[in-house]
Amino acid sequence: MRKVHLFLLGLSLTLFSCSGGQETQNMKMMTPVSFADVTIDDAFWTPRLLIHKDVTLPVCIDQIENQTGRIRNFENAAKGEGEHSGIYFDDSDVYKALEGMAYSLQIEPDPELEAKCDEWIDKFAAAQQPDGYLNTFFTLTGLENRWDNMDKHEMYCAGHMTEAAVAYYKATGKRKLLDVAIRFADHMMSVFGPEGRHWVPGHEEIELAMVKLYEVTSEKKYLDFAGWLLDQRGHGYGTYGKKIDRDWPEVYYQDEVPVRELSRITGHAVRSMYLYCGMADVAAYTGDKELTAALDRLWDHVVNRNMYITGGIGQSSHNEGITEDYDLPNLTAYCETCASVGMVLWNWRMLQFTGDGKYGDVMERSLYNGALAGISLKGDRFFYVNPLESEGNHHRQAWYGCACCPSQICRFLPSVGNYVYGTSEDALWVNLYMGSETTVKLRGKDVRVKQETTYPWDGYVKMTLGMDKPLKAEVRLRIPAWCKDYTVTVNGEAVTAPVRNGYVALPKKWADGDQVELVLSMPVEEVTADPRVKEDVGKRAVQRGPIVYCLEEVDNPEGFDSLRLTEDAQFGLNELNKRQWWGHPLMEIKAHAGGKTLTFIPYFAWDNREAGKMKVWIPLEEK
Ligand code: FUB
Ligand code: ZN
Repeated sequence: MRKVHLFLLGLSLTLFSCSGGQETQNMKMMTPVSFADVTIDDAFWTPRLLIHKDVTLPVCIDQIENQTGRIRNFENAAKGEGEHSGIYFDDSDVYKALEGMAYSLQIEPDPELEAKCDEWIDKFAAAQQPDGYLNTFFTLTGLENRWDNMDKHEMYCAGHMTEAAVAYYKATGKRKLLDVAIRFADHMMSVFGPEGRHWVPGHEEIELAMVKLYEVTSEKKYLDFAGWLLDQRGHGYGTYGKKIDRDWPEVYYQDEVPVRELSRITGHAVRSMYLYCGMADVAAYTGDKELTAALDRLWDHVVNRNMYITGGIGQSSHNEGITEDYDLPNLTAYCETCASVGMVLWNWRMLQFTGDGKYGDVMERSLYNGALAGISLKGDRFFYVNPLESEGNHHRQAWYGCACCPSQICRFLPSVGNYVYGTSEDALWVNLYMGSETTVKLRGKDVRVKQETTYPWDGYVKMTLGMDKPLKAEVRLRIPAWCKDYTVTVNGEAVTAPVRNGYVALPKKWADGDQVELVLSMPVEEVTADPRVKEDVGKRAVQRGPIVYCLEEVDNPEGFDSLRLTEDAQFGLNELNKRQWWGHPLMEIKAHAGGKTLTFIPYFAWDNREAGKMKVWIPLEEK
């Protein structure tokens, strides 16, 4: 039951093939099925979603309303008097929390929560300036200073407000916030653009948000504005304005070269992720092959040289971002939670574009490891920084002065159903394994899909299809790259189905009640890093299926620092009592090595018990 494989493999470039067509035709290979249309019933995810609603949302609301001045800033801005408290981009946390509340409403109506959203939205609307501008920091500290400093996050906040507005409109059909977002977008376009001023937003986000606004309004001007903003980068326009802080070089802001020439991730990790999402979103409608080629180069550079085994990125706290290729320190890894969520968002877009499972693999890795570690199992504490090793002094916190990560988790978790299914004209794509039900349209006909699985603890998946009349279509199942052995049966009969681009395709005339069973073999794997990663030379990590494991001192109190894996280590699995893990089903791994037993738990579950040391990469005993 033991395999050793090399984690950071050199992957060849794959250029996207976007066929031509109208300028705004969507070029994606697959359209994701919205989480709002996916009902999750899953041993792993259902407890998380319940805890999100019952614990995480109230924690975020309390922080925003009572523990910090975030809502008060909007009230003061509406009155035009009073102080601004906190950081100049704190508005974004309120918008991100609202987005999470809107997603929660899409899953399950809740009049009380909806009333809270309406209350906040009234405050946002009241704080909007007559010309459409909305930012409590500048309203309260001097509107004459607005749009002068690329790093002051005005468009970043605008982008998060727009995402929240689109989410809430979809959840309730109410337009009030959407109209606020439209007025703000129109304001920005009256100041900046081909006929106006140059501008490079110091923190990306507005680009992907403008594409969302385009999608919901069908107003192409927003898509064009997103494209224009992307094209502003790399021409020295970042210094435009009167009061620019240029403490950081252009690479920090992804402003060193035009976006089509990018081939290396640089600078701030979260900014990079949002930029790449925006590039993918614009390219999805314009078919811009230079943008997609740049994204392809960037992906190779991120994944094969700068990504941790947890799917996290950003090695350094200095720039909250990228250092050198293959420099992947464990103890000082930054791996901001938002950057892991960004990896999910970006790889999800790449997957839609290409239908290539390699993006699904990274999406899954970042989701189950880097992103999930960002929240405690109880749902009430958050990690901002996610190192792969700890001396015992790194712990989740109830909130942060800079609270981008808690609010990120708040909006990300309820939308996890987004990543499960996709469709193309005649194919259902199953991208993630999660117990769930949905109804999709294939060849214009409704197909009901039911998925049952105990993933990620087991590789068994059963899909049952329902339809009124038999239908010729394909079911495509992603076979994760970690899985070297799988079987597929259709109605109990084994089928030979090779993996192409990370998926097995099952073409068939499907009938009501047809069943597909997939068994992904999920042995414990020992992983070695690329030898260029100096930090991990002579070490191994333990992974099973999509889950990366770690050692915690609480389970391994004796001689933690001297624990070693051996070449002949034997691994066994042990199901943990979920009552002791706040209702979460968990699997630990016991490694018997050199006469000792090492107990591994999933990396995402660390720091939920007694404080202590932790590590993901374990030294291998020297011969
Ligand atoms: O600047 C806004 C957010 O705060 C960034 O995305 C995070 O890295 C943190 O700096
Ligand atoms: Zn963050």
